[in-house]
Amino acid sequence: MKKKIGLLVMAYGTPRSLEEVEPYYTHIRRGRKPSEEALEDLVSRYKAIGGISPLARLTEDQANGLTEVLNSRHEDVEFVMYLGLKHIDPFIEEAVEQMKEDGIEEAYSIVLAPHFSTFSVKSYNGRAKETSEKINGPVIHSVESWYKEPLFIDYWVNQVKETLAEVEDENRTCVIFSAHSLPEKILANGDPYPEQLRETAEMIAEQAGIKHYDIGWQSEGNTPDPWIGPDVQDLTKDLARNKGFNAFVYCPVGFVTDHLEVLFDNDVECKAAADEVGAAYYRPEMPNAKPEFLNALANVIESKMNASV
Ligand code: FEC
Repeated sequence: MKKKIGLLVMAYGTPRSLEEVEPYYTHIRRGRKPSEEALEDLVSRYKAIGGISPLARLTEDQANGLTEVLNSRHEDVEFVMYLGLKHIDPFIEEAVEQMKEDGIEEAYSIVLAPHFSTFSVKSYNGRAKETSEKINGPVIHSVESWYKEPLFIDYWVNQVKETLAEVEDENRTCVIFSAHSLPEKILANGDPYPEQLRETAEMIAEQAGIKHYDIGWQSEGNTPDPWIGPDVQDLTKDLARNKGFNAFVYCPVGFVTDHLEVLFDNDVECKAAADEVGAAYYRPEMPNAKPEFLNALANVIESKMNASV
């Protein structure tokens, strides 16, 4: 019989209906219920992208697709996938408990977000590890970041090249690479997140031969503390007004899926900022469950396996 290896795929999670928005938002806010106004605002954003986010379906497609690729590449072991979400069920803890119940002794874990930060990937991996230690569960080898994976970079290089072929004048087009903003306080402890985004942008820009690019931050939360900037919308207006760009190509490389933060924060809000300054808006397709991307993720798991022997 083939040895079974757990594959813990972790992702943010999303409400599956408008009724689930409140408990989901409360979980994001670490147990504090949002005000009526904040809740309504979030519900209106989900409604603006069609009612619910495609994230739940796409995360499952990515996780199942990755498992298929890995199983097709390995004859000696069988990967068994467990989905563990950050803010909605099945939670990360439940996934690890299920692995234990199923007799899995060893697992690899990956977060469906390329860059490491103490606020995001560290917390996913920490929750998985804490649970496995508590229940004397499977040994989990966790991937910390995978933004340099060549096939991931290739994905964006190809997308950007295709998009740039459509623009009117490349000399007046700026590519904006972005990731989810985080509270500025993470910088005080030397968090690698901004540097990893910068490296990603540089690698893609170099390989795609991009003439003009910049880095911005998006989707900042509704809290009183300062968040890492510049915000992508401010950056758009600033670049158009001060540098004369008349087209922007948005590459939210900190995300891997079509979801609220892309379909609303980019396609509605950045589009509005571009419209305001009379610039054209382009946003290449997200990796979702495209085969090129699943192969990239499979390479990442295999590198971790090679490093763990
Ligand atoms: O439903 C969907 O389609 C959207 C899912 C979604 C993704 C996502 C990714 C990241 N977030 C990160 C950090 C924060 C911090 C706060 C925060 C708040 C929200 C809210 C919603 C939300 N996030 Fe999110 N994020 C997604 C959805 N996020 C909804 C609450 C309303 C709002 O502020 O818009 C602030 C929390 C606080 O109050 O302290 C911080 C990071 C990522 C990318 C990495 C990852 O995927 O884990 C970082 C997808």
